[in-house]
Amino acid sequence: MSITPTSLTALEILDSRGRPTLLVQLETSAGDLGRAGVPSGASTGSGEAVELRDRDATRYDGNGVLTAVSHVDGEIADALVGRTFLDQSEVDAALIELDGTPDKSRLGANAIVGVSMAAARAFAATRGTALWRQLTVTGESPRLPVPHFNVVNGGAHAANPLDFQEFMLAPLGAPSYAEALRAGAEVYARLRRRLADAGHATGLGDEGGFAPDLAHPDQVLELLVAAIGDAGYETGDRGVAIALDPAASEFRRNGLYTVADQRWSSQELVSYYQEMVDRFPVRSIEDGVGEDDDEGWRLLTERLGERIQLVGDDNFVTNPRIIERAIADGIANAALIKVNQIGTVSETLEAMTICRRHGYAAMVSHRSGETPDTFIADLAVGTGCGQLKAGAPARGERTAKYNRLLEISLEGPDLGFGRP
Ligand code: 2PG
Ligand code: MG
Repeated sequence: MSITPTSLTALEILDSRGRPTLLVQLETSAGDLGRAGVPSGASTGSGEAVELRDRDATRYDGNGVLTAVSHVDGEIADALVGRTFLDQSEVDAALIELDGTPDKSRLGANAIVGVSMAAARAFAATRGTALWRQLTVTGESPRLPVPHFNVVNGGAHAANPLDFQEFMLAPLGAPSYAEALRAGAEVYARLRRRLADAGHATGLGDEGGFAPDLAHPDQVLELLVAAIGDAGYETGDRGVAIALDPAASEFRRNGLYTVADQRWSSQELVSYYQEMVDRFPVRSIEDGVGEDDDEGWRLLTERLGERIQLVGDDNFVTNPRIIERAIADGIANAALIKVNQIGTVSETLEAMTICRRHGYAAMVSHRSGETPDTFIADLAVGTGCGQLKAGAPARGERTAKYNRLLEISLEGPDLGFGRP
């Protein structure tokens, strides 16, 4: 079923960090509505589609998005309103052509992705179907994902001395999504108690995880293992495992990685990961080395690629062509998927299709700057990738995604759960 937009507008709103972003609304001739809130990252890969900021120092420290808003209301609306689109790929092709740059920098990836997501919602409304039912990947059935709860925040997401950005709980052994959610929330609560008992502050970082005054990753891993036990769960594949996103580009300078005041070469960092995987139930590492550290990525994949999941984020930037190249080179074995990194829904689905075709895993992800928009929950289910990271089981913009998955489990009572 086609859509014919009759109006397309954007509004400058605030994201979860108090920075401006866009809320986009698209109305169709059938009277259907599609709305989308645009997320924004802090630890961005250099190859990401370009977010347009006003750079007007008199407003929001230059972070306003009124230019992007005016592009939605003006040029993009002029091009889309009154035209009939048969499917999502037609809308996205029109957006890409109108922008005309390889990185969506002219109209702004934040403007484009908002329109693309709003259009996806309008199609779902017109078809009278849940969004997840139309966000699919050939050869994969929809399923509920294992939630990856980011319970300790460091790096660019918190003002503590921790160099690694994200320490996540992955309840791989949970029998259902609802039980996985419960495990995440229960371990989170036990972790808060452990931190408080040890005299640490229990304030939160940008993604809702705790941001304790700890420097060494081992200290956090020990706490996580203890908190999993406190909550009565097994650690590892049959209970709650751990996933990391060190976001290593952020602590790499002149080819060396600084971790807890030690300076390590790529080799030393990879050796540390090997020891860590021996000692702790770590099952997934994202951006274990920097985005430009090709040698480090090769080494990491060679040493750990058969044992755990290795996810490319800053280096892959959800770009189908980059992921294809990495697969040919045997780099990593999974890709992180962020719609705003590439800028349209269709290209995101293409990236996930490529992963699926080549046996690479995919994990759908939020950004550190979020809105209550729950698009990524539907995306993770529809594509059947089996993994979603959306922050801690706390803070409204994070729990919105996890709660949406509970609703989806009612919309699709036959949906499976877990990694395919
Ligand atoms: C990441 C993301 C999300 P940001 O590195 O994976 O957790 O962070 O949105 O700041 O890029
Ligand atoms: Mg990352």
